Amino acid sequence: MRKTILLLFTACISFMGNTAELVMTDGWARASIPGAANGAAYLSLKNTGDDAVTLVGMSSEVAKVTELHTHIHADGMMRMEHVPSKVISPGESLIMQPGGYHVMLMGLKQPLQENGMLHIVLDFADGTQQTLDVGIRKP
Ligand SMILES: [Cu+2]
Repeated sequence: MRKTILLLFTACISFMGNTAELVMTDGWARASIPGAANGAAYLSLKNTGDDAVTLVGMSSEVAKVTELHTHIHADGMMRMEHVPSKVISPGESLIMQPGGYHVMLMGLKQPLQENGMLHIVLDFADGTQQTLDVGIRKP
């Protein structure tokens, strides 16, 4: 069972022309509550290659705007902030989880249905793209 889950949530990204390689683990999107305008997805990307990778954008067919966000604490308040680009160094991981980095889906065109799949396209600084599929579930 554990192996099956690992297979489901693991994807390898290969880049043409260099040795960078990102491995996704623990990807999931939060199932929408009725009427929700926004959604969020969480996944971890580990750079198993030899070169740094720079994530510069993302998109999803289900939302008008898809962005990498983080949460910051300022003046005793926690708020979300857009992260326009994020370098993932060799051996390091970009870990997304509730309360931290997340894929922000703004202006949902349709609800995120439990047990469905969400496709997220990542854009990298070298012009390459990769589509990731994450399962939709309740937190
Ligand atoms: Cu956000």
